[in-house]
Amino acid sequence: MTDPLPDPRPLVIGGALRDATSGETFETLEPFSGAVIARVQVASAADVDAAVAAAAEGQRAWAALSGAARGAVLARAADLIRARRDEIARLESLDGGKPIQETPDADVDSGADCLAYFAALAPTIGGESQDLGGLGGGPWFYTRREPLGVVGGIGAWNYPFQIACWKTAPALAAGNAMIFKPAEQTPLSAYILAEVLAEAGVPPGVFNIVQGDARVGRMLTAHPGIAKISFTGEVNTGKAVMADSAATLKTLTLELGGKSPLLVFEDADLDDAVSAAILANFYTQGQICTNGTRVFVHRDVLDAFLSRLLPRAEAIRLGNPLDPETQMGPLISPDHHASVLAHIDRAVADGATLLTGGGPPTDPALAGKPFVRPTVFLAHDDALPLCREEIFGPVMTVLPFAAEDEALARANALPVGLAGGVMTRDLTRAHRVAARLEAGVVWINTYNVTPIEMPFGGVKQSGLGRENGRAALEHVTRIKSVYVEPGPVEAPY
Ligand code: TXE
Repeated sequence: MTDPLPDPRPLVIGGALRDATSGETFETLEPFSGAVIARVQVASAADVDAAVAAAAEGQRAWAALSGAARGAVLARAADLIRARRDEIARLESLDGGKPIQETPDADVDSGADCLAYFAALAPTIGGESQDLGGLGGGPWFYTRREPLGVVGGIGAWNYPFQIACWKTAPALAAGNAMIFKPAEQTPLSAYILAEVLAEAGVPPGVFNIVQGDARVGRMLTAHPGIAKISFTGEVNTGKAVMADSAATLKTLTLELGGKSPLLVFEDADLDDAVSAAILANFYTQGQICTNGTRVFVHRDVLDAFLSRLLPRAEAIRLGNPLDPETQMGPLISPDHHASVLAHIDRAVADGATLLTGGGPPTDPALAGKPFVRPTVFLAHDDALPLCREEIFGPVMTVLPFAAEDEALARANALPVGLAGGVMTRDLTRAHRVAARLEAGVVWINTYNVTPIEMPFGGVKQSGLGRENGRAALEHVTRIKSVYVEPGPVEAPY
């Protein structure tokens, strides 16, 4: 790679920077200032074809290595990411509006940890064998756990570098090649992943970057040379990805949206419960898919909970994401800002009680920028759009409940089921509620903690498959069974 990268940013195909042939570019803006950070070239169908060809060629050599050899390369890449931690964190804050308080840990460390984790698993990927009688002289079979070939990755804009790593690490550990399309709002940090993978020794073509919006995403989901799509984004987009992938029967990992519940029982430590609710709604400006945006609070502790929550929400410092004092940055774009404000206005019109926040900050230094103050509603009607639709901003809805069964029925009533949380000192109840919540991830007495060792993903319409943990390897490999007959073929005629 050359440094600095040329402007407009090119594609990365076959281990080299390559100009797109579409003749089209787009701009990526800094959410805080609205300034253009860089222009980026849009991939054409021919560019995607070239990426698939390069990936297929690179994948053959990459899959021919042992798992241990692949693991050693990925482990080096993890170290190279950690060596560039501040640079990557700053770029994520600049391009995504995320506070510099968050990005070193939540984005960069998570990405490096992911590469290190799957580097360690790479040598362990294998099959099984079993005798079928005859004390070793009879028939037997073995299985081979094989890579899928070329994987297409499509990223969302809220955790650009982390998502690129979460999709690439297991895919490459298993011997696949990756063609990654970042979200058009945050296209820049993926180039650093390409650089560190190349420097670590990943062969040309094993990791490629194509850039563009939905049109390029659809080139990936339609391409016959791509065996699998790993997608992160909205529920409806996930359904479109699934539909488009059907024509070539791709396997899918879909990490989609949610409207997750956090249940606060009457015996909970209320300071911890408020901390969990804040983590579940205001971290990364509330732009986190797993967010516990429906906070069900037992009615006996509702006032005590709110009296602790509101001052802490109002004390959150909004500002320039690159300022170390900033705790909440701007939303990703003016369009998304308008969408979140529209949700808030509709909730007020629908009769929900606005307890704090509800609009842009009053600070003149932030005027005209896409900020939303930490917002808390109290609602009594689960049918409101406020209580059913993903807002993807700093908007928490507090919902009183009286009994465990009632809270669970209400928590499980939506078609989505990504995550959930339960705050209680009664651990029998905690595990009972965790078992009954319809979700892919449940946190007991905390929220939004995602270690790489723990499988991550949703149920119902929040997605398919899992990222992270050993489970991720199931979704980037296929099993071949090999039956061995040592004796004569017994034929019926
Ligand atoms: O999603 P979009 P966004 C979800 C989060 C929220 C959404 C925000 O809940 O709903 O992501 O991200 C490309 N065919 N998660 O607004 O619009 C598009 O170019 C193929 C859940 O970016 O769905 C972009 O790269 N591709 C997650 C990507 O899809 C298409 C955690 C996502 O775009 C396409 C983070 C199409 N038809 C965010 N249309 C989790 N569950 O882990 C768009 N794209």
